[in-house]
Amino acid sequence: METTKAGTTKGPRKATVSRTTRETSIRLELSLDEPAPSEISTGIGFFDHMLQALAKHGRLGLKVQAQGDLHVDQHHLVEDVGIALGTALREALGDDLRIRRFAHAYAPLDDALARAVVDVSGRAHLYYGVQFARPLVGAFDADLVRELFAAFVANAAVSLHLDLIRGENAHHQVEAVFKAFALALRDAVAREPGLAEVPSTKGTLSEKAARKARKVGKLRKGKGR
Ligand SMILES: [Mn+2]
Repeated sequence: METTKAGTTKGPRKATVSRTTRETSIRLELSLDEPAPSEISTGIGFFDHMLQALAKHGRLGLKVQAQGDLHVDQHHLVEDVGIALGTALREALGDDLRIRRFAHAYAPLDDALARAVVDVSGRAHLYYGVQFARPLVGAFDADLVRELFAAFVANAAVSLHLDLIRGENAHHQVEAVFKAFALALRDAVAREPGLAEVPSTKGTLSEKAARKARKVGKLRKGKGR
């Protein structure tokens, strides 16, 4: 996987991820500080719609070009977009994690109500309290929402708790989950330039920085942050 990043301390935080396997080929550009009309093409109409909602409500710059083995099913493609999105977020954030870190949001969509709680913790965890009313939304396999977020948290190293609180219409339910996630993510990654250091009792939210600090004896080993 190739990644590039630019500007962590000042300037826009962004990253580009290109990832090609035998199953999929994905190019994803993410900017946390430059909202722009999204350009999304995955070959799955409803998934495009959800990524557009993520970009819009997350105030992200997001471009996704994804091709994959949709003749098998949608699983590989959706999961690999999650990997690319999580990797891009981690790269874009870089080591300067003077950010809000914790955030939560509720999003209603008519009958549906979803909640997302995010901690940009440096550790991956997904709680998925979500059950949709129907297995398919358009041609999109709703099971894959979990796969997308699992791949995202594993690569972004964030903790994410998603709950679908209620709803009847599966399109509304899925969209509410994506919107709640977008709103929470937007707050969690918001810069807090007034902070003298990262918001962690451990002194770091980044595994790379933690390893470096341990080497020079600034931090003891341990999991807590
Ligand atoms: Mn919709």
